[in-house]
Amino acid sequence: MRTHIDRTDEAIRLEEEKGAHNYHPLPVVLSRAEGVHMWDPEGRRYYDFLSAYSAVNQGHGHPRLVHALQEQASRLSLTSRAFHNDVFGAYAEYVTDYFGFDKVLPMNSGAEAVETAIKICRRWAYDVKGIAKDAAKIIVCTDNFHGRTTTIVSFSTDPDSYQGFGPYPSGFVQIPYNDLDALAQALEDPDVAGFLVEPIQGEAGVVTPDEDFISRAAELCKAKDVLLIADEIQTGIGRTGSLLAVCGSCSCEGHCERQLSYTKPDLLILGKALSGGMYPVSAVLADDAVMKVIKPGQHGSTFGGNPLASRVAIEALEVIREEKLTQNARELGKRFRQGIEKLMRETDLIRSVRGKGLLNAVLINDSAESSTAWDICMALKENGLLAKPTHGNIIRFAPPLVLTAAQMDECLDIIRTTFLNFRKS
Ligand code: IF1
Repeated sequence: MRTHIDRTDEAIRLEEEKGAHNYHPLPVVLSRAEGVHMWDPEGRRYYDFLSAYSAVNQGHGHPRLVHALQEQASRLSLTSRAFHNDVFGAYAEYVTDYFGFDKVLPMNSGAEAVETAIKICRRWAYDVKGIAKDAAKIIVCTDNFHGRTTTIVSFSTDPDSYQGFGPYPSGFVQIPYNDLDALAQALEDPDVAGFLVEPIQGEAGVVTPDEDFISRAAELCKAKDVLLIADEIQTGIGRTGSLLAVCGSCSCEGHCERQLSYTKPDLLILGKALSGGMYPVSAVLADDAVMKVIKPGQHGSTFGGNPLASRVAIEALEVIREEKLTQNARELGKRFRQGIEKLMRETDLIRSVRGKGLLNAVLINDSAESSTAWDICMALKENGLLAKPTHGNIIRFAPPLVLTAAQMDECLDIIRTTFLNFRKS
């Protein structure tokens, strides 16, 4: 019985033969990772500029997270919620204080947390707002990405996400992203109960809305007694240079006065970096007026809120705060975009760069159907940096938030060398 494959070509061959083909990975195999670096079985080192889609904000193999995982695993990993355990209460107190909400409903994957938020919103619609049974609607944005369950893909506008997975549930209204007029119009429908939105659209290619989009959307929702549901699974936990993307311009680490530009959502959805990539941990946070609609037996999950997840999540959030990773993301994000803007003067391959903190994307000056972005990522890989296109001609660059300024400069050199030596196929 083999637990590891010690050759790149053999690992890829086996995955191709025995793994479902639901991904088209870059042809690289990782066997070890530490901090911002990953190594393949042959010992080649790469900078990680994807961070497992912003799950590894704290860096790979963070000693505090590894210790928390090992220590808790050896004590108590899973009880189910049929019984209490001695960790979940501590985590619930910690995470609700950290983000400023009354309660947390713990889940495992991001999609599960989004589904949970949808259920809470609908239950609130019927029990509190008084919308007629089964008539509640939730507004979503075009080009959204909220996960891969059949309900979630039913309101996607990406054919790769939804095509061939019908029949689809109803109750979702699509509006263009960053369009307050469209939101105001959709809110005229008295059956609307919630507005589910990514403060920055990650998969769409790091689409950042107008500075006041979220705050003004919150005002419009409040005026119509509609819940603002912020999906911060990718943008949250320091990634954008603020603790949450809905914190706007301030670089708070939680516990701040939140007098600056913070927009408190009615439902906050977290995932990915909530565990620093050590373990699937997601959560929905809300105040009592909303969270109280869920009664015993109406929602749950075998692993939701388990001792291992709870312990690792406390440590993962502590690391963000104590190592000031939010601030680092803010500073190094500026350094990255300045570096790319400088590179734009030397190559016509780059159309633009955009992003916030260390969630950035470079738009390649070629058609979305071209393989140029992919080919550039292949060349970056050869030069020791791993990144991957999101859609077509957009490359996402999102390193762990523990990257240093010197490492950023080294990576900008790798990116510059790659672009200047690149020849379109
Ligand atoms: C894949 C995308 C990113 C997310 C937001 C919910 C979820 C995600 C804003 C669901 C997950 C992951 C899923 C992964 C690749 C990656 C991704 F390309 F799919 F769209 F990051 F942009 N909300 N995003 O970004 O969380 O259930 O995955 O834990 O499915 O390929 P999950």
